[in-house]
Amino acid sequence: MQRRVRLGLLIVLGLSGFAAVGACRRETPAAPEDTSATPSPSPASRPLTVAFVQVGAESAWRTAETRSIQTEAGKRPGIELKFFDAQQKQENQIRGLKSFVAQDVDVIVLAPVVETGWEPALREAKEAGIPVVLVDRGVNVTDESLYTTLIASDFVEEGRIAGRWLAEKTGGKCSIVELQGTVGAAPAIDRKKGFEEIIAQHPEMKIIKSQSGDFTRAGGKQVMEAFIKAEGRNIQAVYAHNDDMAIGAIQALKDAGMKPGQDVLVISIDAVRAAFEAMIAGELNATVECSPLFGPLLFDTIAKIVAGEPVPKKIINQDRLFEPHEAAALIDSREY
Ligand code: GYE
Repeated sequence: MQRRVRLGLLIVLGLSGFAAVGACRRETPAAPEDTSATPSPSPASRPLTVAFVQVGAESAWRTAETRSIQTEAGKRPGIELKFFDAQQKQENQIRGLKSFVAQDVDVIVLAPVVETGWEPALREAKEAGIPVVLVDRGVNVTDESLYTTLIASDFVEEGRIAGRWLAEKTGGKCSIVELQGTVGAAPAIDRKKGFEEIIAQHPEMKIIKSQSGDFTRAGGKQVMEAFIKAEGRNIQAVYAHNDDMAIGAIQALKDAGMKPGQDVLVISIDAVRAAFEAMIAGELNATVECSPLFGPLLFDTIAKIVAGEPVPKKIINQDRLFEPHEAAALIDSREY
């Protein structure tokens, strides 16, 4: 709560911007004798400390997200970015979050690996008066005041876009295998939900196998090998919750003597560079964009929060689908 008061005071004083907020974040003023002995940095030169608790580096998408946030932090004077890589484990993320609360950072940015189990840690941040900005994945909490805002894509809609595309391509008849993202992660839950919503309208579209490949290439390949063993040529399409798993699955199909992109349709989500390469090679049939380029919007949002301006509870990125016929023309303009 103390921080609220500090930020409030800042607004009253008409001061905004990172450096000024940084100046107000230290609670205990130096004793007069200390001031003369060791001159403290001028208020305006103190940085605003932003701590980013990242999921890990499981996919090309995620490394692009990390790069976007780090690059943008480097461009903004007065920002000090602290980075924590949780190696895809919620327990690590919780540890990282708590340690940033203990360090009294100014803002915490969290990309939550899974949706549930966040209340106690988020409450600690709230009680310390530290705003939490969720990026890319949402949380499932009863008390929404535990975070300030969520910046993300609409994953249910991404699933619907993939489902509509496949329904159209197959005339509503298809045996599908699904490679799910990390169990319990918002994009895995919602991309499944949106896709299923569409195929439910087509009685001859069926998911014959569905399992998590944990959003990784290796996971996608391994799970796809098991699907091929069990279903072989019954598989007519692969729906992967991200491009990395689709690329792993493409490898598994090729190893089994099948032609991805021809014998088996492959559709995935993210639109990373490797997906464009796979479309150009004729092995991936479509990818739904999910932008990881959060940096600029994230720091604009943080600037508003520390200036005491209102921000929406949800900021949703707009996504679209890409197909092979446009891949060659677009690949060089892709930023991730
Ligand atoms: O699609 C996937 C990544 O949370 C939206 O996580 C993100 C997803 C992204 O590992 O590639």
